[in-house]
Amino acid sequence: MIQLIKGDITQLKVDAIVNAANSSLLGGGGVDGAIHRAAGAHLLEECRTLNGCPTGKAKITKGYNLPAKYVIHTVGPVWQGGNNNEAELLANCYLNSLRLALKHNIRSIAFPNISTGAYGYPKDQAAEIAIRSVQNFISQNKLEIIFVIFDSENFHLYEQKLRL
Ligand code: AR6
Repeated sequence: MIQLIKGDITQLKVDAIVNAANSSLLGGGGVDGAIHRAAGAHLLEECRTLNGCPTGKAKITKGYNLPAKYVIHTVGPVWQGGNNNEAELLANCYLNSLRLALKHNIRSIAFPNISTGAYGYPKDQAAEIAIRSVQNFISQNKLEIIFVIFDSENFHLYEQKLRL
């Protein structure tokens, strides 16, 4: 099942929320900053033990002060015009996050719109990839998906594409 919510991902009481991190995994702005602020300093402590994360891959930590039990940190591609494997790397973020969720018996997982903020990925193309990747995965695996959307442009795109 796929749900669409407009709001702040740090408020969600789900098994896991996904963080749109950078390859250091040591925090930043946007949703990454919000997650670290809400989770508290222990999240950064655990992140320091992970030795970063390559683009398109995902790593998991506990949620600490968040209502969510886990945080899955993934690193989206920086948009460089579209000829640098951005689409495959973005799909891999969703796929690797979902695989990691299954491995940890996670039943509900919330995604932000990875790469569509500071990393500049065109929102329409990113939404297509996010929805397609997730739909493929849940056709074969039982998982509850929540797209948590912060801005109106993304919300309208997802509403149209999911035909809710
Ligand atoms: N809840 C849900 N979505 C949010 C929230 C929130 N609290 N805050 C922002 N968004 P961005 P990126 C949306 O820039 O493009 C960081 O500095 C936002 O509206 O957070 O993958 C990292 O450390 C946008 O649609 O992530 C990296 O250096 C989406 O989250 C870099 O930014 C992603 O925007 C990653 O860039």
